[in-house]
Amino acid sequence: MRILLLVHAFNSLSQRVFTALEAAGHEVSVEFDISDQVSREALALFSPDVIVAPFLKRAIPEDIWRACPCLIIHPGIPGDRGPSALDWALMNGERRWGVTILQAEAEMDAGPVWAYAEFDMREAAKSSLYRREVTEAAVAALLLALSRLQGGDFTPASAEACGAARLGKWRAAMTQNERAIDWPADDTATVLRKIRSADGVPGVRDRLEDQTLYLHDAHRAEGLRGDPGDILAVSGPAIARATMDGAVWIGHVRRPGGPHPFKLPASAALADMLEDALPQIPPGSPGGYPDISYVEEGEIGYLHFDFYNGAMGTEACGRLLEAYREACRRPTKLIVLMGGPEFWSNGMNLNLIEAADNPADESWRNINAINDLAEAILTTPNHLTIAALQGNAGAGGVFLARAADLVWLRSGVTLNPHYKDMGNLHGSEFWTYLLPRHTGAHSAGRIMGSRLPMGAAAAVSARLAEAHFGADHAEFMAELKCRALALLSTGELKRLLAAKSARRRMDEQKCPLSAYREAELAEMKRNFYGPDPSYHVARYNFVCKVPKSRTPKSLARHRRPAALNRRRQAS
Ligand code: COA
Ligand code: THG
Repeated sequence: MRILLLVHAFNSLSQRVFTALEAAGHEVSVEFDISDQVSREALALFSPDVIVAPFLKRAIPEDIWRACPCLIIHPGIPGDRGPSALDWALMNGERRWGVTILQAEAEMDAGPVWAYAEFDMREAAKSSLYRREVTEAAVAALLLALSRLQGGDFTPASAEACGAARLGKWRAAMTQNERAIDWPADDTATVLRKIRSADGVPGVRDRLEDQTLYLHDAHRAEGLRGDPGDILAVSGPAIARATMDGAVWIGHVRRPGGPHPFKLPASAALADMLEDALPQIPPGSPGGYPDISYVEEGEIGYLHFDFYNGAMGTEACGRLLEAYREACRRPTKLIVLMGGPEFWSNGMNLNLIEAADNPADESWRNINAINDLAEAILTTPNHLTIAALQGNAGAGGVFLARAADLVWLRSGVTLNPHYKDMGNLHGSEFWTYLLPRHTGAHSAGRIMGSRLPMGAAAAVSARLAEAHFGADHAEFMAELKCRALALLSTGELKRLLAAKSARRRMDEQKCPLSAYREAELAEMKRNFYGPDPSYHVARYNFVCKVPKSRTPKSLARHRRPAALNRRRQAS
């Protein structure tokens, strides 16, 4: 089928839908919901069989939904309606929830149901549920809906008649008053539920002294007590705030009245308001903010690094490099680089760079810190290394993973192995060595140039990864452990280690790693310090979420010259 994705933004769910539909053999194009007129133009240019809306905030105009069936992916059970579906499901403590594929009509989310899928809820942030359970359920339900639409003999029924065991209802947008934390009265579980049901967007509005803040990235803080609302300690990016029965770590905040009104590590955004004498608890240590952790199972070391949004700033890279070196000193044979459950890595921390006194200098520090890490992984002599991607990776994060000897992906993972969307950034992380080496020079050019997301199966075909498996995180973890153990129990490990050191020696003779690094950094220096401000402009737009004014042609295939010419000829 010809499928037009109409989206508010090309977020992780839209990308996953895009790669899944392409993998299923559909012809897919994308248009951002910029104005009704632009959507009409896309409809006329592309003549889709169906419009799919994975992430859409505005009403589709009547002439469009009458001209072409429009399937809305709604993150709620049948009958549930409104813009804060997941927020309410989390706040109300629903045990089971779902995703419904409904056809757009005049009344928002009230159209007939084509398919739905359910899942067990988890105590986690909204964005975590969205990126895991909602995404998997959405793809399953959408593929069912499309096969029904294509089959021609399925009539979608109203939510009441669609056979669902339980029905949702209309729920208005959740207000900040409904999210508000009552520090003296709310226990830790309540504070966590309120912040998690609002994370990543919009966060919970709160106050500190006379400042308005939006709270994100909350975790239970063990072993801290104080007067409710008081700040008790600092741990890396996070501050601990007392609740009535304990404390929570707040990892990230937005401070609209501050000099940088976007999401930043709480300890940085509030530095001017924190007392010097606050206890400092190292992040990753027991009782601290939980980002880096290391677990050993026999001869396998699992290094977890769960950085918020997968963003790896200079300091985070430095701490991770230390943890990696520590793991390399252990008498193990395999090191598995686990990333976090939602993201493996999205490369440099663009928010921290944007907030720096000198963003060019901070970009330089950050790319060097991430390169140091990539180099340490690439030159690990005595361990076999595996990058195990439970979650997505983008830009430098993809190549950081490719620096490991093996790359294994959860089957639902989306990769964005390119940099150019960030103001024509050249990129580093040894991609000029790693990408041609693994995928061949021709594919390397295509992958970098296409600027498109890649599903797990496509990434394996392109040899960006060795394998993908696991329908969900639990399956991925279980199979990962089996596969890692199998590597240990066969003679395979010895062979792989020998092949790796031979390969490295040979490659180093042909062109030393330092030469790749220098050449990449020379280009990056131009991006950071040169006369073309594209990278700085693109980063500002990204961090400040400046709405897009047009859909890039890499996505809007119906706006490419070739597509236009073909259609002109056909008519
Ligand atoms: N440096 C810094 N930040 C980075 C980064 C980097 N290198 N790479 C990615 N990020 C950030 C992005 O800025 C984004 O930040 P955010 O937390 O402020 O949104 C985040 O990482 C993830 O980006 P993306 O992949 O686009 O988002 P997502 O799809 O995973 O999640 C939602 C977005 C869904 C959680 C959020 O938009 C939301 O809550 N939406 C409400 C649900 C809704 O409206 N549904 C539609 C009803 S029909
Ligand atoms: N029919 C049509 N268009 C649609 C849908 C539909 N577009 C996408 C939409 N479904 C997704 N669902 C909703 C449901 C309600 C609201 C937005 C998207 C909503 N929005 C408030 C408003 O527009 O005033 C603002 C909400 C907010 O503050 O976030 O109520 O079924 N044709």
